[in-house]
Amino acid sequence: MEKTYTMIKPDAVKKGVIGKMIYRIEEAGFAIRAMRMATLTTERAQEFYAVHKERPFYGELVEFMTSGPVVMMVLEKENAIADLRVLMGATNSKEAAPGTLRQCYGTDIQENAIHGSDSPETAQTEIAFFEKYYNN
Ligand code: 3AN
Repeated sequence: MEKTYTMIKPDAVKKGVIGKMIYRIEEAGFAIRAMRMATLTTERAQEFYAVHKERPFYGELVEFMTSGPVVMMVLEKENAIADLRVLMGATNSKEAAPGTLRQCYGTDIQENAIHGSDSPETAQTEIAFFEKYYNN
């Protein structure tokens, strides 16, 4: 079994599709091991996205991710990291494959409905971030 970390992003929370997205995640065989809804502070969003701090979209990304509540979850399944990435679809919602969460519920490259860890190392760091601040 493998764990991954996901966040339903502020755009999807605002659209009122938390339930639909969680339904799709559970239907795909993921077990929800922890969950918390909260609004990220600027400081915590900057920490979470520190790997992107040199990218031109970093400021916008932090602003978007703090614009409203997110739903954070630790998910478990065999091959959870890669399988969640498939369920999510491509980063840009406009290019995501039909039926993927980003194609169904996202808008564009920034407002793309969901985050998912992209490697075992990232999953470990992101779950540690969740446990440090939100799993209590
Ligand atoms: P993914 O979330 O698919 O792993 P990354 O790691 O390349 O994609 O990007 C992290 C987040 O940064 C994305 N989820 C998206 O919200 C945002 N992002 C990526 N590229 C851009 C861009 N060119 N303009 C604005 N936001 C972007």
